[in-house]
Amino acid sequence: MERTLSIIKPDGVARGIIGEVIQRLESNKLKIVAMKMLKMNKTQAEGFYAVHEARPFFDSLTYFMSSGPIVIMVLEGENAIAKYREIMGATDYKEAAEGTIRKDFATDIEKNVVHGSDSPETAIFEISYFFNSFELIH
Ligand code: IDP
Ligand code: MG
Repeated sequence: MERTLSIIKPDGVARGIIGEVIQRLESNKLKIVAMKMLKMNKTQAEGFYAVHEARPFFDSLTYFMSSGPIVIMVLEGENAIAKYREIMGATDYKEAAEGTIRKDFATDIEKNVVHGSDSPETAIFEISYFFNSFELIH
């Protein structure tokens, strides 16, 4: 069993597709073992995306990610990291496969509805950024 961090980004929450995203996770056997909703400030978003600090889109991305409430979940399942990234689709929705969340709902390379961890190491950092051990269902 593997765990990964999922975020429904401010655009997804604002557009009322929390339920749609969760439906796709559950129907793909990704079990939700932690969940919360909050609004990050700019500094918190910068800490979360620190790995992208040098990228030209860093300021815009962290501004966007702190612009409204987000839904944060820990997903558990077999190959959860790769499986969830498959369900999300490519970063750029124009390149995302048919039937993926980003293909169906993203409007912009930045405003692409969902976030997912990209490796076991990233997942550990990202889960611990938002949740302590008491908040994870065992
Ligand atoms: P990922 O979310 O598919 O893992 P990353 O490369 O880790 O993609 O980028 C993090 C986030 O930064 C993306 O989800 C997207 O919101 C934003 N982003 C990535 N590339 C660009 C870009 O070229 N322009 C604007 N925003 C971008
Ligand atoms: Mg990434």
